[in-house]
Amino acid sequence: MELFTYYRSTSSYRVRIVLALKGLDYQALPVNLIAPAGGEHRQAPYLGINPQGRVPALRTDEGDLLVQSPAIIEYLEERYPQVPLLATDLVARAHVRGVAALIGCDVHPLHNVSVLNRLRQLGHEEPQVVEWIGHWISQGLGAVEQLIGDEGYCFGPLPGMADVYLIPQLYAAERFNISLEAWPRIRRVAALAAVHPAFIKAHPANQPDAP
Ligand SMILES: N[C@@H](CCC(=O)N[C@@H](CS)C(=O)NCC(=O)O)C(=O)O
Repeated sequence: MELFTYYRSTSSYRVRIVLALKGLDYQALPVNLIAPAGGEHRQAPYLGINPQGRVPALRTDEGDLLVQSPAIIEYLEERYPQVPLLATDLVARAHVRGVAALIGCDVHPLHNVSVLNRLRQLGHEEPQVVEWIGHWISQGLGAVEQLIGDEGYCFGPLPGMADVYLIPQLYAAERFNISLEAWPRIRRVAALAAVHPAFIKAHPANQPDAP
């Protein structure tokens, strides 16, 4: 498999965690989102890979090109069911997917590079942009804190799909100087992931394109 990725991209980070948790080999193909000419993601040849101009994208072993991290993650879960990331119980699965969607649909899109740049283009000053980011991340993580369990990872002793979304979101929170002090359950999950080999392998600092 080939993963079009950027070291600091939280959506790419999610997919890297899934690949590592499942022990799947892949080649990382870095796409620089902050190249001087405006980002490789907005130019050929990458637009031929993903016309939306975003990472990640995954080329499967069969040669299919997949976009959107939720679709890629669900594909990997179904194609490589070893090390399952979802519980078997239907309601438990919905709880896990609920936290994943909260982060993937309601938090991350609001502080994506192009959204922040659009705020700047519309005349918002940097302190307002910073307040915007903090507002949405804090609101989302405050809700996650109440939705996850009291022990282990988000939903039990093993990492699952909710953790796949949460850990990259915490990396983004750290980048934007948001303290995790108010969320002890989230801090517990972060501490577990910090020493888990798959999460370490997937971390931005350990990517070939990390500066
Ligand atoms: N919903 C998409 C979001 C993808 C996304 O926004 N990726 C970011 C990096 S985390 C990106 O490529 N941003 C480039 C831009 O906004 O110009 C997914 O989960 O794959």
